[in-house]
This record gives sequence, structure tokens and C-alpha cells, in this order.
Amino acid sequence: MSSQTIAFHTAAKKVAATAAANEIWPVAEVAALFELPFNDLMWRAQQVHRAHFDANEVELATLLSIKTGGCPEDCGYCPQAARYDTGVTAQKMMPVEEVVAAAQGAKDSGATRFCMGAAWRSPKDRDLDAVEDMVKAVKALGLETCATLGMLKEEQAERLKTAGLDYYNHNLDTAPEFYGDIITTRDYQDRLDTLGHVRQAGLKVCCGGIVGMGESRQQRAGLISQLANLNPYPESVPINHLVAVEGTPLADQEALDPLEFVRTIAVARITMPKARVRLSAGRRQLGEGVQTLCYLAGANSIFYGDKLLVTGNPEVEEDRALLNRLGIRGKSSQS
Ligand code: SAM
Ligand code: DTB
Ligand code: SF4
Repeated sequence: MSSQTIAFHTAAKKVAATAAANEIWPVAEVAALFELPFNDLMWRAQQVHRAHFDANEVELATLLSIKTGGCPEDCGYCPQAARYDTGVTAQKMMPVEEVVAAAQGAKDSGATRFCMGAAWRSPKDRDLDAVEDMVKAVKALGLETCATLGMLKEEQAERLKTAGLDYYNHNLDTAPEFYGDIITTRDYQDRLDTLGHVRQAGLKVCCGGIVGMGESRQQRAGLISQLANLNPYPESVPINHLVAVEGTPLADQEALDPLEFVRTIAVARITMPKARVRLSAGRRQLGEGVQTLCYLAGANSIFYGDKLLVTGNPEVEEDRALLNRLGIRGKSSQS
């Protein structure tokens, strides 16, 4: 081993030991990971990944939009915000039977987790009656359940837990200092409060963000630092690549260097070793080569199904073919 490699090992161990002792990841330490030579970063991420997971297994999670469009919020990336002219029309909540049929289809295709999303700022208590029925029915199929319904009060989180919900998704989206450039109708603390209510209710947390919105590398490090410092850190971390949708304020956002997306996955893996790091929105745009690098970087979950909420996702057959070529198996419901 060269003296340069030994120095790198020592520095890397020191960073890991400090983080483990304090369970905190200062932005500077996360930013230092981003700065590593690409191959060194991949090597670190793979070591962490293999220490905690089967590196050739990926979780397949299917998304369904149970209430599409007409959202009052102003999230600058979102095709479902009523104020942007994106061609998405507001729809009523989907009937429970249709949700169950979609969940059964997802299960038949090999998914083990089913995530129901609604374009709400926050659910009304009466909306939750229907969501509770959906959660119970989807869980009865033997799928893990996840919901993303906007901000939650503690009693609402408790209701969902009682109905059998396993995970609640609520993203921090970006670093605190960039957040105000993207969303003004709710603040960062609102998001942290919801995450607190979700934890308090005993639900597992699914929380991540979006990259490629024009943030700096330092701000990407800021997002990962926020996520990794949640105590405990989320069980599930969706890393979305911006899907630039016509009509949204971010429609013309310049594309991010794809390797920077791969780096973000690797840094999430290193700082949140036991989390399911999900390669989320934007896979279609990233293409197979970059997705493969993301698997190497420690991604071990994907959204699986032809559609995300309203935008496209790779076809199931394409995903199966790529995973086969890579020798990656879908996680079974027992593992
Ligand atoms: N309305 C709820 C909320 O905002 O919490 C739940 C659904 S919302 C669509 C869930 C997440 O999807 C957002 O927090 C964001 O991270 C992600 N998302 C939405 N539009 C996206 C886009 N165009 N590209 C990438 N990610 C997106
Ligand atoms: C998450 O982090 N990404 C998903 C899910 N959680 C709800 C949503 C992605 C949405 C992409 C754009 C769309 O289709 O609406
Ligand atoms: Fe509404 Fe969620 Fe879209 Fe924001 S991300 S506009 S809260 S649906």
C-alpha cells in the first residue's frame, strides 16, 4: 500500500470514527466525502454497503398517486401544484378498490413495498378515514405500506400507525439555506416537526430529497448532513433527481453532472449505513449506465413500475432486464 493510500485510510477511518462516536455528520465532513476522488468514494461506499446489506439485492417499491393534482403548495419542482400550468388536472381521491387492485398488480410484478402519495399540503382528518382503509387493505396483501400525504399532526400519525402503516415518507428536499428558493408555503421546521410526529407515533421514517435543482455541492452536503443527523436517521432515504417538468419554475433547470448524482448516493450510503437508499425520481433520464453506477455506490432500492406519481419511470420490463444483466435480485418479502 502506498503512503498516500495509508494516509487516505487513516483519514477515512478518523472521519468514520468521529461520526460514529457523536452520531453526527457536520456539513464539512459530508462535504469532504463529496470531494474524494470518485474511485475512492465508490470504494468507501461499497465497503459500508457490503457490511450491512447483500450488495446484489435491491428493494422494489411501487408508487401510486391516490389523489392527484390541485395542490395548494408552491414547491418549485412539482407538476401537481395547482398554481403551475403543467397539464396535470386535479382529481378526486381514488376509490379503495382501485388502490387494492394496483397494489395487487405491484405485488404480482415483484414489489414488496407499496407507497401511496397524495397531492395535499396536509390531510384533513376525514381524508384519513379512506387512507386508513387503503393501508389496511394493502397490508392485508402482504406488502409493506408507505404513505406520503404532506404535513401530519401527531394524532394523524398515530391513526396511520394503528391502521398498520409501516413507513411515512416526508422529504427535507434540500439544504436549509437553499430551501427558501424552492418552497415558500411551508418552512423547513414544519418538515422537521412532521418527521418528529411520525417518529413519535412509532412509524418508520422515509425521508430524502432532490438533487439537480440548482443547489451547490455544499448544499447537497447540507441536505445529507441534515438527513444523517436525524436521530435516528431515516430507515429509508429516497434520493430523487429533479424531473424538470414543463410549466414548473424549474422546467429549464440546467442538468446536473450525472456523476454528482452518483456521488450523492454514495455519500448517503456512507453516512446512513443501514438505510435503504432509494434511487428515486429521474431514473429514466439518468439512463442505464448511471443507474448502474448508483447501484455500485450503494443504492439498494428503486421505485418500480411504469409511473412515479404523474411522470414516467422506466418500464418494468426494462428494469427487470437491467437488473438481470447486473445479477441483482429483487428483495423478497422475508429478507
Ligand atoms: N404532497 C406531499 C408532500 O409534498 O409531502 C407528498 C407527495 S410529494 C410529490 C413527495 C416528494 O416527491 C416531494 O417531497 C419531492 O421530493 C418529490 N418530487 C416531487 N416532484 C418531483 C420532481 N419533479 N422531481 C423529483 N422529485 C420530485
Ligand atoms: C419521493 O421521494 N419521490 C417520490 C415519492 N417520494 C413520493 C415522488 C417522485 C415524484 C416525481 C414526479 C412526479 O411524478 O410527480
Ligand atoms: Fe403539493 Fe407535495 Fe407537490 Fe409540494 S410536492 S406541490 S406539497 S404535491
